[in-house]
Amino acid sequence: MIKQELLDAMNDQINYELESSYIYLSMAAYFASMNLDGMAHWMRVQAHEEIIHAMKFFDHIIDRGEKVILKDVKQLKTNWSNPKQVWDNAYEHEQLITSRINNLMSIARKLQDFTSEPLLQWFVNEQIEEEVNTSKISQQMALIKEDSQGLFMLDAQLATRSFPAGSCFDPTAYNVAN
Ligand code: OFO
Repeated sequence: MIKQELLDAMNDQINYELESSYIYLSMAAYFASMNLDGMAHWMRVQAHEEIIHAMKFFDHIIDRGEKVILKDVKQLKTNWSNPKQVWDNAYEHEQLITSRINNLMSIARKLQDFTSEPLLQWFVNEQIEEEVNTSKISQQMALIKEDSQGLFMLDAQLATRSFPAGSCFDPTAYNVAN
């Protein structure tokens, strides 16, 4: 069992992670509309990763004998003034998620829920990578400014991020005719 305060916070976190996936998919759509295909690709991989994050909490709640409660995913931003603003928002979003994960860890420690700590520690570590990735690209975008050659080079680099095998976010992994 999981004490109610932590259970509620974990159910909320499933929602935040699914919302993260939806946010990154919205960013992918924006980049695709600008023909920045590498950035759109990077965001699709990230959208997949966020579903995995949601499912880690989903399964943890079930494994502990509790019930998952899914909530509404709200209408999100669909447009930005320029590509850099998207990356700035992505970094800000990851900082917000880090604070939510830290809050979950504080609740788990307060309630002495030692069983949740390995899962939460995984997320604490993961958030370092999530912040580094988005912050680095946001800073690179600041260096690029109006240099279109730099933008296309970064776009090409971001196109190399790999999908997990068989990801439904990977357009090469499914056949739309099926
Ligand atoms: Fe789930 O780490 Fe990003 O949001």
